Amino acid sequence: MLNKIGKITPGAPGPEAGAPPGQFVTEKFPVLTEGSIPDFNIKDWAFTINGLVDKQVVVDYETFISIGIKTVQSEFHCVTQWSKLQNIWEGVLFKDVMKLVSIASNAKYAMVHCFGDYSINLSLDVLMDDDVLFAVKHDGEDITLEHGAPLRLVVPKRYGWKSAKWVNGIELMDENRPGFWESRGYHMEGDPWKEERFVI
Ligand SMILES: Nc1nc2c(c(=O)[nH]1)N[C@H]1C(S)=C(S)[C@@H](COP(=O)(O)O)O[C@H]1N2
Ligand SMILES: [Mo]
Repeated sequence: MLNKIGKITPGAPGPEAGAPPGQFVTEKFPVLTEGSIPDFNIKDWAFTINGLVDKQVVVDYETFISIGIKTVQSEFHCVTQWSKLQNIWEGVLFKDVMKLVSIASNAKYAMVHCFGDYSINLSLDVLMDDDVLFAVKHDGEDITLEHGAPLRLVVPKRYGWKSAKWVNGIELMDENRPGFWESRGYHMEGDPWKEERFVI
């Protein structure tokens, strides 16, 4: 079950407020986690890239960060209908992380894995966008544990469930295998502007 997200300040829903259809604008940044924060040991933190790559790569936190920190300003739209329009994220771009490996020509999709059993699937095309990053900071502050520290994915052009928290790896795939929510009825794409919420 999803945690309570607190009281949403209802703004004008939809495009008038600059939000996608069916969304309400909030200034808050609610926490939305399925279950509890996963059990992981920060001392063992490692990020793995595997699947359809020339060879598996495992990097520690320092190496990951040294890839280079970029800043992205973007919107955040949760499928439970809150949108937070202004967010400044700092982190490592997904496309920069991919420079660590040589991607097989049949790799078209990725599963982003997390500590715990959460995961999300998207096409590589979407993930290679200039605004997709593994964030370490939000609005100038270190990401808190409940928001996914030490590292969380941010995919601004998709609903929030695709912005996986506590990430620990990328698996490259030739087929679009569903992730945690996608195998429970959530849309494979999740574009908020097309209202791709659930598959009935
Ligand atoms: N590992 C993990 N990542 C997750 C979730 C989760 O339950 N577990 N919830 C998702 C959902 S539904 C949303 S809307 C966003 C919310 O991010 P926030 O809690 O930082 O606001 O995280 C996403 N990432
Ligand atoms: Mo969400």
